[in-house]
Amino acid sequence: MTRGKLDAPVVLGSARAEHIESMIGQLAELSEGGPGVTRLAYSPLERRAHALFAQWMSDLGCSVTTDAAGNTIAERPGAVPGRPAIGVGSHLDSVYSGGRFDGIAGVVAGVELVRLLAEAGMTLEHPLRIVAFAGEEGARFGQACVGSKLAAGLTARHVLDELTDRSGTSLSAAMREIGLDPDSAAAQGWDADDWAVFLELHIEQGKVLENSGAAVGPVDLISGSTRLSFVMTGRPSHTGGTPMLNRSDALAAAAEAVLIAETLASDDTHRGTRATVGRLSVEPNSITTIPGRVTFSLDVRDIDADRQRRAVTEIVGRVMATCRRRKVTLEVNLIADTSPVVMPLWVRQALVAGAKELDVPYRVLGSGASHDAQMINTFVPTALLFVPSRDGLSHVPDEWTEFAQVATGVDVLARAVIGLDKSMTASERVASKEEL
Ligand code: HGY
Ligand code: MN
Ligand code: MN
Repeated sequence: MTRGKLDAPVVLGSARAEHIESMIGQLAELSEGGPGVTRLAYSPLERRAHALFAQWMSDLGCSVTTDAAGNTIAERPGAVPGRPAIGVGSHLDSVYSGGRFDGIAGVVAGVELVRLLAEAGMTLEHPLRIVAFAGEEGARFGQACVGSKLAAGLTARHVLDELTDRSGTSLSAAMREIGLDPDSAAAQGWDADDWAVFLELHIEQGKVLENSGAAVGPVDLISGSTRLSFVMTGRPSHTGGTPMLNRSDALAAAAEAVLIAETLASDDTHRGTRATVGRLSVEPNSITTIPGRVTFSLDVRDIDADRQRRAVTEIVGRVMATCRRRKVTLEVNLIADTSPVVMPLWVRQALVAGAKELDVPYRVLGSGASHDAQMINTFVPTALLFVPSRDGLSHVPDEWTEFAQVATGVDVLARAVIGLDKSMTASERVASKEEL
């Protein structure tokens, strides 16, 4: 049972929207400028956000460490030493010109949770670890969830050299530039025995909660994603001197590829598949030269693993036929591939119980986006709790969630954490008696 001073009944306060607003506002200042928030994976700005988070957590009495992958972990000790921790957290990096809530809401939720426990003088039986993951967004290096994948031991060392950003900087070089060691990052995953459960609060980045009027959404499954890079090489030449029938136009071929992906994902047999070309560059990108080389990304998401991979195979096959017909050479590389995952019911049920305890309207839903929770769930039972996104927008400056909505999510999260702390303690006590 949670313990207060002199074991008096402990009453937990409610999360305060103004606290959430202040922390989100301070973090939003840490941006490269331009529209929205740009605080890229493994950038100095991301480190400054982690430092601000670390300051908040040490001000609340937590011990703070940063692991080799750049994930920042703040620990509030539990009443019983040696127990595995309850983890809560999300990420602090953003996409280019993104919003101020994606990932951030889940980290500040953890800070507010610790504040509530401290103000109530409540100590859990288990240690509570609040985590700010590094490099969750794939916007810079193509692969999502870098920090949580490294924590889960899911990333081989060579991948850190192979992933590069728009300027050609490798992930390993970017890590070194901010004082991290890629060798240690790839070698030092987290110990599964140190963790009991993990919970992530995140904005939905879709419209289901807003449309249904639910205040929170325990997530039952998280989509998988397969990300590819395509390079098409045609024959650049004069736009005036080259007849239409005598061309190998790399951009025209790429344009067909974009529509192949969109058309395939939109047909009835792929309901639930999402395929997007989000980034494309043209060379020489000149008005009077037929494009000779086009590089673009493809992001395929699905809640069904087979359908996801089948869609990728079908898209690549059709694009190859297009390139043959247009006399354009094609190079395709796999950047990242993650399967969909069903979240463990018993941890999700703690979120449902928390919502019911507070009479907060909830609905269970799937996640179209990928999350750190997906990677942590490979070695720690994990739950993901959504709060609404206005008009379903995300990864854009207009991304918005009311601070009071985040606060409601924190209240539900707090009840879930306290409930799990009690139920796991009870089962650990039974287990230890059985061992006697
Ligand atoms: O791309 C995603 O799904 C997440 O925002 N990293
Ligand atoms: Mn996110
Ligand atoms: Mn995101």
